[in-house]
Amino acid sequence: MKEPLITHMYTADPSAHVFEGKLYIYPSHDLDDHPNRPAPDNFGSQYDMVDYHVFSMENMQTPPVDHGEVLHIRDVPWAEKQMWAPDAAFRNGTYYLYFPAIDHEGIFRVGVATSTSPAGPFKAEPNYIQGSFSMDPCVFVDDDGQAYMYFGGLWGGQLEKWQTGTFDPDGQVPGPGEPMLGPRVAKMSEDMLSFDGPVGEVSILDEDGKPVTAGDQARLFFEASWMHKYKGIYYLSYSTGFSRHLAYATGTSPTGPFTFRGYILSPVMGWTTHHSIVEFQGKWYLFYHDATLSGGVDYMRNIKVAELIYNADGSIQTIEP
Ligand code: FUB
Repeated sequence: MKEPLITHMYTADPSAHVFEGKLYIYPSHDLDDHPNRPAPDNFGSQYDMVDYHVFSMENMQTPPVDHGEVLHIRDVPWAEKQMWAPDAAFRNGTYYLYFPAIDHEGIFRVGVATSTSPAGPFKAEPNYIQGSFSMDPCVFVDDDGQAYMYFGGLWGGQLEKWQTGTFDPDGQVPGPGEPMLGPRVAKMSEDMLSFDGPVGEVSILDEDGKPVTAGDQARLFFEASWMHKYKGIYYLSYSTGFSRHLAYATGTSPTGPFTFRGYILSPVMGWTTHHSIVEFQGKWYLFYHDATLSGGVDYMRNIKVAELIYNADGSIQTIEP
């Protein structure tokens, strides 16, 4: 079994990027067990995170360096609780940390904070990104410089409550025979602080070109979108939720449609699974998490890394954790 990358604190949802020749990891920071943690429920209240740390690695042989707390919820005016899976991006001398949190109305939104260093600290914008909703942002900058944000997640992530375009607290996931809800995607504006245009839904199709249905647990989009490009093909990967796979689908456009291709990672110890994929020093890596460090307590997770291997046809070999 792979060893946890970080053991002095609990970490999850690792978004890895290469900045300034080093590998930087932007994970969630799971809190140590504490008496005030909300009881586990279907909405993920137990994932009661309040801050972010950033880590860097010179190479894959030396352990990550902890750059300390780079953003705390007390410094984010619009956010009330649950700082979940973040991501980061760079443009024009500025580093951007994108993060979801529940606002003072009980609605998940995505915010952004900026820094002149990939290691932070980051200063939050006063309000969340207008038009954003749900959680698990992934910001992908294409070769032409256009940036896209992918986001969304069911249940605790509230995606099913946005099917009418506004927040409906009674919104339900579609029935088993209906098309599943896809991740959302929006173009980012040049300054990386807002959406440039409407939010769209990404469609994920099966091998017959039909939309994956909400009852197809093995291929369902649940949360944890990640986008990367390999040999000119766009790879959208995500968690299937209840069946606990990291799945992937490929396409020829960053906004889809994507065709389901298979699994990147088999189920790990713990309920959640979340990842990123990055090329560093000539190899491709999957950063992911499980709950081995805490003996299986899913709100006290640890990040790990494994080499990712592509087959000649562009498919990805499934990693067994
Ligand atoms: O870490 C909190 C949530 O758990 C993330 O946002 C989800 O992707 C899942 O990993």
